Amino acid sequence: MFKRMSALLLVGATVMTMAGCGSGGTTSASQPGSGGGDDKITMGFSQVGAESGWRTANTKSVQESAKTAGIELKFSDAQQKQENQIKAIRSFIQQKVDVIAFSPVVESGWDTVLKEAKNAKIPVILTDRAVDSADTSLYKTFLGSDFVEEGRKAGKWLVEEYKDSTETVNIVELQGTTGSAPANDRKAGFAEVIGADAKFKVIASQTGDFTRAKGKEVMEAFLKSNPDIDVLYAHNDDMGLGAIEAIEGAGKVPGKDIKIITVDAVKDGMQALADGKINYIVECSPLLGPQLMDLAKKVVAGEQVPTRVVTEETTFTQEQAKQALPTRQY
Ligand code: GZL
Repeated sequence: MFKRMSALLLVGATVMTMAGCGSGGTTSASQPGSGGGDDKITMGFSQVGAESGWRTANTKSVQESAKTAGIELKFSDAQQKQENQIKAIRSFIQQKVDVIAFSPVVESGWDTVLKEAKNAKIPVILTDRAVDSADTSLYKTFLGSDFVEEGRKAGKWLVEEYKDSTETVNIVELQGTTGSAPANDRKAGFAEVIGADAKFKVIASQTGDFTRAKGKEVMEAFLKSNPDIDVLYAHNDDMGLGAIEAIEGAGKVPGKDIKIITVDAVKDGMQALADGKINYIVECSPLLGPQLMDLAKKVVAGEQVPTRVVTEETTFTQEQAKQALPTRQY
């Protein structure tokens, strides 16, 4: 019944448009969203990849929220390659989706394809990671974390942990994906806080690309060339978990011989924290799906939305992890 009614309405509206009244509201062949002609929103979503526990949880949140919101989701996994994301966005433009959302794997190199989306009158929402485009008209809003603040939180814990020590503190850092907003900003926030005290020395800093395997490999190299490591700061849990394998492989005790700070607070990281192998975790929530779908509906309806929506996040000590684990959603 509803389908027939809406079909009749559509025919009526189309007739009005063809009569040259030209008033808005209907989707003609040249307008985005002219897919099946029904009023269901179609979203093209380009995901970074499947590199970490965080990413898996984020993908689940986006897919489940689209279903709940009644939004048709065209989902693409870029396997951490920018060229795959650009291809996916171009495909979404060709398919005339109503809205495009994506988590840019790196900050730079998006202006051309985002201009193509703008010219096609398809609104874009940035989710999770940001871009460094000077032209902020290329996207409607950014939904995600304040990564600089996450780095600051990690630094503040370390400063507190060593407040009574005058000894040099040798730190190694496992950075996230080179050129990505979380890697750039978590590094900057951490350095800003520890930079206030010369005893903190970052003696090695290298990307582990947000993966366990690379985190383990780079930590093995750090251990070989730096006999006196006091602290590891890893930009995500997965690299920290890989590093734990390397530390144990070198006959050292993670969480004691080498203190470890990570970011994310996914289940495996929280378990290592509760087990005493990690000392502190800064939360970065992957559960962006519900807010993303709400923003998409508003943007497609032409409503004003905030240019930046920052997610609520906390931090966890070992004790707090033991309390939180039983009810952890991801
Ligand atoms: C942060 C997100 C990062 C996570 C990593 O919002 O982009 O990418 O911290 C993930 O675990 O790989």
